[in-house]
Amino acid sequence: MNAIDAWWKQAVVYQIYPRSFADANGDGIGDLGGILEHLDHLQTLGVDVVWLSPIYPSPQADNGYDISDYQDVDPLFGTLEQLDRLITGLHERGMTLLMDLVVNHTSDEHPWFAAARSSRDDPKRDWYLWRDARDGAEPNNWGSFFSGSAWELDARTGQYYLHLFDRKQPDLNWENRQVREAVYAMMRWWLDRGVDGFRMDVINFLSKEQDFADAPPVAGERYVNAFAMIADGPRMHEFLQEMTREVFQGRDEQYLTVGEMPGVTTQEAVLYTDPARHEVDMVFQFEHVSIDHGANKWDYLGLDRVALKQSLHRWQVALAERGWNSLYWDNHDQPRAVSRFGDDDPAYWAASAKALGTILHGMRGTPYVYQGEELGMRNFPFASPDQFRDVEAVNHWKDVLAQGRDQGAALRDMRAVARDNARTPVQWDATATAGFTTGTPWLPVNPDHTWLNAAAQVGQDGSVFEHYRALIRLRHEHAIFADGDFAGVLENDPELWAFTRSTDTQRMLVVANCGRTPREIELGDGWTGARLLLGTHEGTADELREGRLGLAAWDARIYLLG
Ligand code: TEU
Ligand code: CA
Repeated sequence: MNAIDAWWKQAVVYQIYPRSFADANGDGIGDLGGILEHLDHLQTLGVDVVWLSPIYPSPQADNGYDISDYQDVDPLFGTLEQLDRLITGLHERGMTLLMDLVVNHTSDEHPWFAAARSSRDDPKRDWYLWRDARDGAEPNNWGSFFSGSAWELDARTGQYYLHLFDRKQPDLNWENRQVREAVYAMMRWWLDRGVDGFRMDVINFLSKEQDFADAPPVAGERYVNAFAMIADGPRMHEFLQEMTREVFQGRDEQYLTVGEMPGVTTQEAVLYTDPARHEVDMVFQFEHVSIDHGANKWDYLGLDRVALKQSLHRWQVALAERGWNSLYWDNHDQPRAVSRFGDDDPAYWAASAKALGTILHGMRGTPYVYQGEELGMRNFPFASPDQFRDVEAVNHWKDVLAQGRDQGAALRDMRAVARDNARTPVQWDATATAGFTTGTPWLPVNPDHTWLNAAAQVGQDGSVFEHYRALIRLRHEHAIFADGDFAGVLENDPELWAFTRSTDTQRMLVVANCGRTPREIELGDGWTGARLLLGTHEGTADELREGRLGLAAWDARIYLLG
């Protein structure tokens, strides 16, 4: 059992994707003004920290993850003055603000890249990754995350630059000390402005092997996804330790840092989050959101529930002694949790959304709530490929057409996995544009907003929102949520999901029926007298009296003994 030695172990983080949260000026795109109007929603929910996806000046090739100025706000989203008001508004309500730190790459319209591409002799040339052609083609076989090669030929200077994401997102060269110093200075500037930490975009991609060797070839693929060999490169730990020293050391505030790390292993995650190493406080790992992927994310396999459970349990156990988990079901890059891991049929939607929340918030780690998840928002019923806006989906569809693949099958997979599912506007009320905007939303509002919205849930007993609110309150009130030891139960059952948490003085049982068929579970007599902290279904008895528990469809409960 570990003592609660850091405030963020009892905290819950809420992610805002500003473009889709709330639009104050009627142009159909969410903005800082919209966030400022909804701070009460966050306070009512009870979250401690807000992570704000990028609001910096950007050509918006990847909705702001392509930054052209790190130290300002894009007029699309508002002004720096409004951001200052957001910081103050959150602090006044007892919440803090995490900025999104996107420093694996900049926009190709960032002045640094404009200088770098102007000539081979430019002093900033080495700030990016330039290589000569190999046999008249790209320097290696790496594919971009967003289709095609990860290399783009710059005609004027005759060399290729690396872009792991879009061609408008050139990768910075972290081997160059000036790059690192410029990033650290920028981070200090934000801390001086009052922000409380950073969520660090693909941070385990910063350090690359400098030989840029081919990735193992894949039959039939010209360009290969190389992220497994790029992740956790040779100088990663050194860079993060340097960042801690240069940015955070000597400051009084208790900042929070979370590293987004595709492909990170449990062994590496322990090192990244071991407090003694001063790297990051916690990481986002990707294992549980890759279980339904085949050869790549567009190859949707459907969910293996046992594999999902066993994966999350493995991470619980692996980071028990040292390190700390981030807990998340979804974010702006993933389909909606209730549609993917729950059951979004209206008959089971609410219970399954609440059950998923119960499982995640019952685990050891810091839970993240993605905007709309607290309402149980569902995937969008995409009917045709031209409805997708995300660069990843748009490029993928071009590949489907160019390669003559089965369009029906491809569309079916895109409906299941596309990032745009998470990016439709937050549903505030039942009006035509869901209270998101007075104009035309940049991405259509989900038609289910007539019955699935905040106005119908806030303050309503039994709603998904009130359940999330209760889960967050429980984490604040009971230390066992943060420090209780984890142990899995019934790990091979495809529907029942159960685990215990224990301290020297208390034991907690989290149990859920992840299916439509009612189930019985044998507990033995060790839980007699345990009291119900929270349940998804009305009428659940307050106390456990018998060793046998009957669970309705998507019935989830938390019991505490001691
Ligand atoms: O995502 C990194 C990442 O590896 C994936 O989630 C990837 O973007 C994609 O979803 C794989 O299917 C981060 C950001 O969260 C994402 O929005 C950005 O597009 C990306 O980095 C580039 O900055
Ligand atoms: Ca707007």
